[in-house]
Amino acid sequence: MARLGLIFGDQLNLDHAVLESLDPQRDRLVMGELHEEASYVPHHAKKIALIFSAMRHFAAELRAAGWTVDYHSFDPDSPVKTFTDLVRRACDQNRIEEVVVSWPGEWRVLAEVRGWENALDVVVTVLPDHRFLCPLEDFETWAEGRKQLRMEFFYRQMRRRTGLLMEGDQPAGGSWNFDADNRKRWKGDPPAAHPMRFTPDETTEAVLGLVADQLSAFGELDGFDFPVTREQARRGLAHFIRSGLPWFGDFQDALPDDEDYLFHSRLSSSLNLGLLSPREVCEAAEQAWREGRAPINAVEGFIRQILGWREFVRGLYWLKMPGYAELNVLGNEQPLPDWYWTGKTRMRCLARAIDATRRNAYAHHIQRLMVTGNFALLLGVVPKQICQWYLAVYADAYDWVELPNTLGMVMHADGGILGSKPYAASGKYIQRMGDHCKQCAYKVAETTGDSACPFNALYWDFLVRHRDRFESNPRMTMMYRNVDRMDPDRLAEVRARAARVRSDIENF
Ligand code: FAD
Ligand code: DLZ
Repeated sequence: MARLGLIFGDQLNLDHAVLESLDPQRDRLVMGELHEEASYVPHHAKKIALIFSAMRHFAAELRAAGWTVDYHSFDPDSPVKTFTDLVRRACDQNRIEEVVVSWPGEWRVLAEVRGWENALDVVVTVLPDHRFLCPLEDFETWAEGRKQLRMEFFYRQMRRRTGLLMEGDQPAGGSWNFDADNRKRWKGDPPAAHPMRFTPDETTEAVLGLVADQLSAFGELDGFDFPVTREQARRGLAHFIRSGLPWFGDFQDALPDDEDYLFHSRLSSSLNLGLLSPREVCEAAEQAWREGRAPINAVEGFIRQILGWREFVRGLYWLKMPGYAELNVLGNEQPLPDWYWTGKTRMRCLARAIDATRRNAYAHHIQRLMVTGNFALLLGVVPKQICQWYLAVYADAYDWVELPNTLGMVMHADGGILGSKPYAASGKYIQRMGDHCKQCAYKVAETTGDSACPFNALYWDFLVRHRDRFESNPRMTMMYRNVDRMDPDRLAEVRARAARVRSDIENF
């Protein structure tokens, strides 16, 4: 009897727990391009192409290393549509005593796996997922008994635990956090860096043809240039360390109108597919600082995103699921505007962020947080609808990372489990951090009237609507002081404008 290892499409790491536990001489592996996984949200065409191509390359690597891999290529007419179908077929065709997987990236998939012992009458073993630095049990221990879970404290513990960016027991560079240095507006100097581009090989070309014919739901497929192998991802990392990292910190929050990446790394898709490990990415950044090739504010800021935020949201996801996905503490009822899918809005910042998303299956963090996210927060969009959008449109999107970022960080729909306050901001913030407003059909200096920037009225209205929840939050005192300074008639006018924006949102 053999054992069967199922390799999920986002776990393409050679230090995979399943590979460590099985025997290539005796056991077999299965991987599948599955209808259910490719369609449970309307994924961006580039995201599907990336995952399928990276899976095919990884299967070839496994075979070259001596593994027997049953690879199921996408076939719309195949009865094999789900992970369960795939495993059932493998068990029917071979004498399998045990199915082994590594902890999947989605609660939905874990629930499916947990059902196999009954449904398929087979022993199922779920091993840890080596794509992360903090084991889930350690996150649980860290979270236990804490009144609040805050990334900053978790991050410091991770620095100590991993030794990354440490001098003995002290933070390297003399501080845990250099965020105060990281809020510069970018005026074109130095020129923006671009992620390394990878020309599709034969395998990727075949997948692009398949996706174009059968799977395109959203976004452009042209110009596909993602790294699809570990070797390419390593080159992409080295390129970023050289060309983007030195300025990553300074311009981390900038919002230029005409640069899709600025100094961001576009490494998330490789990290989330297992092509790069978080440790090697952080070590490469740290080494650049130690050799004087990048300043501490850039390197610490970058490492914090991976060692801090990435690990924190993943721990929180597994701690709080499945209930977390149902939360909507602000009681939002507004549907997601249709133009989130088409980009057809006259609000320049939103049109640019959605256009980049459609072209690249990518938008940088500040576009996600302060443009598309902030607007959905202020408008009061139903959390499930905006979460589904983020899960569909980005090449790096999987439930474990998308959900806490959207439902928690952006929508505050978890009531503050992830962050102490919502990132609500008016058009002024977007004006300060970039140059969209100069080219916008709406006037950022105006709050009421037909040409006023819609963010402005929605911002004040948001604060008033949720006063009971937020006015005693010490981090929002200033905001409520400003609300109270407003003349009541003026405030009524502002709120009337917000109501008009909300009721006619498809036409903005
Ligand atoms: P960089 O800016 O170069 O940052 C370096 C790395 O840090 C990223 O590659 C990523 O691995 C990590 N990172 C940075 N911020 C976060 C964060 N908040 N949470 C987790 N990891 C982080 N990231 C995803 O990987 N998948 C998602 O589905 C996703 N959805 C998001 C939804 C919303 C509403 C928001 C506000 C953020 C989301 N993020 C998500 C986090 C972040 O925006 C992306 O990781 C980042 O934009 C990816 O681009 P990059 O690789 O150029 O990142
Ligand atoms: C996102 C995705 C897509 C589009 N397609 C597949 C697929 O065909 N096969 C697969 O194994 N995984 C795919 N994934 C990722 C899954 O939806 C899911 O997030 C992970 O497999 C869980 O670890």
